Amino acid sequence: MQGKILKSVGSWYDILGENQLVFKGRLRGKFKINDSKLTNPIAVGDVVTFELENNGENKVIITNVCDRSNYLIRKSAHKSEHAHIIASNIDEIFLIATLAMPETSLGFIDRFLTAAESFRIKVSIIFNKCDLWNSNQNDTFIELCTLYESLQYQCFKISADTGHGIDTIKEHIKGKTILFGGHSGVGKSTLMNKMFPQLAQKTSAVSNFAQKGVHTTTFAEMFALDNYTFLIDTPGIKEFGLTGIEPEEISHYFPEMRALIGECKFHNCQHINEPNCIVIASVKSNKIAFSRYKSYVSMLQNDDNRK
Ligand SMILES: Nc1nc2c(ncn2[C@@H]2O[C@H](COP(=O)(O)OP(=O)(O)O)[C@@H](O)[C@H]2O)c(=O)[nH]1
Ligand SMILES: [Mg+2]
Ligand SMILES: [Zn+2]
Repeated sequence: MQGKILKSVGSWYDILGENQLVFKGRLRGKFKINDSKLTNPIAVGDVVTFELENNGENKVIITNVCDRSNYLIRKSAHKSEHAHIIASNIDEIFLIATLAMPETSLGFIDRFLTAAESFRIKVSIIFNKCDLWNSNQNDTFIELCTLYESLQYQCFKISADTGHGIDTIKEHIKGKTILFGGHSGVGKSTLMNKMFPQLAQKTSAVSNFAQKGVHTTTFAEMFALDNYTFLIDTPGIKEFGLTGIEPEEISHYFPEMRALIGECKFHNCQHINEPNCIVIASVKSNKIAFSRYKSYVSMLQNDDNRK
């Protein structure tokens, strides 16, 4: 039989099989991970084959993990050279951001986008909590929407609280597997609940998330809306970032810089202070947004963002 991993609990996995049946599966002892740098052999979103164990009801043994079309990883909390797969087989990521309560920094948005670029996964940016915006924040949204849509990241303005913009989002996700990412407290769970009350996810108050360590979602978890539409909720993924890439690769994950590859005087130009640098020239002539360049420089200088 075949199914999809919905979540993992200890060494057990919830597997969605045919006819929406959920099985409890685990690995055989001798199951080997091919990539020794990965700490988890199976991730949310994986397609697995399994066999019924004869003793229990709906208890199964996972026999194989099918090839992943893509996956997102983050550094393992304990072993820095190891990585943990957050989720796999993702069609699109929703980066949930907020302009207030709390304000998502552009540095975070850009780090998130470059990481998704490095995994070759499409991202849309969902600006939530628009019910709280004043006219300055509305203007900011329009500026950011113009900037990011010019880079092919679709932007949405919504309120998970009032329901503003929700129908468009619901239409957008049909038939896709969508991962919800972004800081804790931005409204990922609230948005899922608003769209699909049957999910009845737990949401936490902002006052709770502000106290460090309090999370209602500790691991990624996938929810099936129908046979073709899946939502993956994630905890605030701060550590999520570029892993093990060279400094000169970072600009490849900025689409506006990638478009200029080969046009600087030096082929390994880092676009900092080299002569005849087309990226610096483009920033000066406002063809590349200064905020994006600033994020680039900060990623280049901060090794932690890459390892
Ligand atoms: N005013 C307002 N509050 C919201 C909105 N969406 C979520 N919240 C609140 O933000 C807090 C965090 O929401 P939650 O869904 O738990 O965030 P998560 O950590 O991203 O899953 C909760 O108190 C929600 O009620 C919104 O659109 N407007
Ligand atoms: Mg949540
Ligand atoms: Zn350059």
